[in-house]
Amino acid sequence: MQSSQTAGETAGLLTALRREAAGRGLDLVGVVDAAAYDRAAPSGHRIGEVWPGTGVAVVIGSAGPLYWSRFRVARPGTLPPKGQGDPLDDFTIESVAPLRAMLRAAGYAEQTLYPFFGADHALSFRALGSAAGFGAMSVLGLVIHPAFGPWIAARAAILTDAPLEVTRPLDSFDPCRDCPAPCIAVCPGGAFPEGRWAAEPCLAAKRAQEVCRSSCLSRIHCVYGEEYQYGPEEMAYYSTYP
Ligand code: B12
Ligand code: SF4
Ligand code: SF4
Repeated sequence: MQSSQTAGETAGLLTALRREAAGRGLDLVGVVDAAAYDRAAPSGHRIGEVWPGTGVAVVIGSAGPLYWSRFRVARPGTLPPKGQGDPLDDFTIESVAPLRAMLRAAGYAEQTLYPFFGADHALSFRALGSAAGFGAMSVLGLVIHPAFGPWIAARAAILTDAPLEVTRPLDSFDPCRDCPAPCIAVCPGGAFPEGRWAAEPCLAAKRAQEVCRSSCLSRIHCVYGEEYQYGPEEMAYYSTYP
């Protein structure tokens, strides 16, 4: 690491990272202090357990359907069935590579993790997204952004020793307070057994019901971010699990 870098230089680096990410359809970039995150995280899910040299995690995400349209321009045509390669994951690795290269070129170390299904690490991208200021956790089990609602996705976390300025989480945003919770009423899978989303019934519904294999009615009915909903192709792509 270059210890001689000034605060102004690292601020410039963060601005450059944000600009590069936005140019690739990755509009959400937040910086999480690893030590503070790890104090709140349960054992087995801490950043320092993945890479002890981490100072911050640069969490990268997409908002609304823009990233998917970039992906389809880069990879047109029929997509392979789930379980037979994942061109979106490959596209994400390519999209994040220039950001990693920028950190390395500035003299910093980095290690990058992805939220891909079956990825070999125990970091929660929901918790990372909340800590990075993308939004707040909801009864729906998703991080909700004040404008984009639940129509955001985590794409990568670059763990690095670069001393980047940390982003504030949206502590005062509480999306579900005073909401009549249409997300719970419309769920055909009984995925809210105790008034909050639970993984097991949701997964069972995705195995048993076509509507949950091709979308998520609860997400569609969230009162936030309606105008940023994904189109049917993108919705079905994320909803189907191998
Ligand atoms: C496996 C998986 C599923 C499984 C459920 C497994 C489960 N137990 O949750 C199934 C197939 C059911 C599923 C469904 C969906 N999923 Co999913 N899923 C994942 C995946 C790949 C792993 C989840 C996981 O098990 N993580 C590991 C555990 C440790 O993380 P966690 O459960 O979030 O951790 C909790 C606690 O352990 C603890 N914790 C852990 N670490 C820390 C750290 C701190 C500091 C704190 C305080 C707490 C804490 O708090 C966390 C939050 O409650 C993630 C991507 C990822 N890698 O995170 C996407 C992810 C969570 N899914 C996502 C989505 C969008 C969906 C669907 C809507 C997809 C769809 N179209 O149908 C549905 C419906 C979900 C819903 N209504 O909530 C998004 C959420 C985006 C968002 N806006 O929040 C993610 C982040 C993927 C992404 N790339 O963005 N999913
Ligand atoms: S995928 Fe189906 S079961 Fe799971 S939360 Fe959405 S609507 Fe409910
Ligand atoms: S519909 Fe209301 S209760 Fe459900 S996740 Fe959205 S804000 Fe929260």
